Amino acid sequence: MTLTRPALDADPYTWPYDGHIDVERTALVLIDWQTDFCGPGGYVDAMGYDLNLTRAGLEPTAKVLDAARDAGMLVVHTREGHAPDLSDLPANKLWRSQQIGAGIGDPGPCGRILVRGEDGWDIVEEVAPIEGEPIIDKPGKGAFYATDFELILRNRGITHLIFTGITTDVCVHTTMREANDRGFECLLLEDCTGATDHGNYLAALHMVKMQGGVFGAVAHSTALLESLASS
Ligand code: C5J
Repeated sequence: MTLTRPALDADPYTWPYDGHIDVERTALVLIDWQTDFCGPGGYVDAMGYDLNLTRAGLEPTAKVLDAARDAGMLVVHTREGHAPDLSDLPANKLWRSQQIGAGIGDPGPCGRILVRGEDGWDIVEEVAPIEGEPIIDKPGKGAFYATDFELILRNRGITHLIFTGITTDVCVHTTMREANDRGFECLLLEDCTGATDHGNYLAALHMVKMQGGVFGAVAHSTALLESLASS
């Protein structure tokens, strides 16, 4: 199997900056595809947001996931959630969630909201992890904070990250910013992500592309699929 793939059409530059995709140095990252963020009865549903917006990227993400697995690319999943005793839950995050009527730790149709081990915290079946794929459990928005994400990536020699997931403006953006500051070359797949507000989704994509790609580049998943399919 060839280990390089051609660079792809992205905005505002052909991605990646260094000429081609090296499959062994690139990871596909799936951020927080949990029932709590895109399923009925979960956290986002309890807050009253439109699930169609956060679910929109699920189908294209499943296709990209298949292609990445076929290419032999590292796939990493993340989950946002808190310990059952809520010992890793900052008081202001608890307070804020209660203000909006979806208190973290409160019982709901999918178990306790945003608590590790509960049904709502599980990754949805369309993009469920398989044996050998690292899962990063994070208490915050960014996947680098209070986790071993960076250590796992460095140990595997990963230098390039391709992002999918939810929500675009919160956990995806925070993680992409953290990654960019650490020197990872980042790509966000625009049709494989969604926010609880469409304007925020558009703004989040726009922000990535400012200053010549201040946080990386943005592409449609078809561009990645074409690149992965060619040798
Ligand atoms: C939020 C996330 N929105 N996964 N989490 O609280 O984006």
